[in-house]
Amino acid sequence: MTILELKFDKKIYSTKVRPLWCPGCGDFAMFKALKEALYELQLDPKQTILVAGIGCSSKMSDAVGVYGLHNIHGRAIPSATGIKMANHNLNVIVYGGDGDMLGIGGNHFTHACRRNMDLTLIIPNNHTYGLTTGQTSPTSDIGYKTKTSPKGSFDRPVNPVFAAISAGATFVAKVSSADNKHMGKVMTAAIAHKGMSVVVIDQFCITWNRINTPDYYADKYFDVQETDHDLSNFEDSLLLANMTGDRIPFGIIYHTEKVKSFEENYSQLQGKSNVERRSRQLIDVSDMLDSYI
Ligand SMILES: Cc1ncc(C[n+]2csc(CCOP(=O)(O)OP(=O)(O)O)c2C)c(N)n1
Repeated sequence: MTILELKFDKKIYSTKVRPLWCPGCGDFAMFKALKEALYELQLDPKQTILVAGIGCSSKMSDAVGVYGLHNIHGRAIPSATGIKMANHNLNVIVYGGDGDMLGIGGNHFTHACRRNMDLTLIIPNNHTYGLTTGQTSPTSDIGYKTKTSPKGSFDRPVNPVFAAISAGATFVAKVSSADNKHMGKVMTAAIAHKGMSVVVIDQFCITWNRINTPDYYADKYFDVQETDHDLSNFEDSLLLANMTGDRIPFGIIYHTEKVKSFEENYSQLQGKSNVERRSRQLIDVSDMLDSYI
């Protein structure tokens, strides 16, 4: 793209709000990467919405210069689903932590993946509940000591990449908040994908999580894009996603265009969106409202 073809300046993707994040938090890097992706795709801020849950990371919806909906905890996905049903022409990005998306919102996560709706779900996974001061989350490692697990967590952690692929998402990637450029590139590809895309970010929480630090991952990551892995192979992608321990896959892990999206399957979502159709037949509800007074 040449400069002349660019319709939206980088600045447009920021608001004046700077959320209260700890100095050095991975949220800053994710903010930068997300803005890069929006700019790269030249998404119209008036046709784009960021639907966030509740958590440190979810404050992102205040900072990014597109429409935003700061939701209740665990319910960002159903709200985003409703928005997409009402206006499938919008670019809908869902954003929320591991607690939000895999704990209280875990049910919605599974069903959104299975539907393959054209949503992008970004999960900053800091393996802890950051905002509420560091309790055990569904992705916490075994042995992680917190106020809610003083002797160390003994529940087996959810593997979000494995869970997303097995539930039916059609683009699934794992990135790191320590690698800004890579994160931006993968977010760009995820947003451009037609269907459910899930980007799981290993995010570093410098205040509450002293286990999952950049050093912890440094020797373990290997770049999937540097291997001969066939991204469209479901079984191989699951095997790759299941790798934890000393070797952890990093990059796009599964990608297929072969599965129809929810919007393509749903006859009412062909052509005009529901909001465009509705506007032609406004219904006067004043009598009904008066009857409640
Ligand atoms: C229904 C409900 N239950 C619990 C809470 C308390 N709460 C707020 S944020 C949060 C977890 C945040 O963790 P996560 O989603 O991983 O995001 P992070 O803060 O780590 O970015 C919890 C339990 C709430 N706000 N609403």
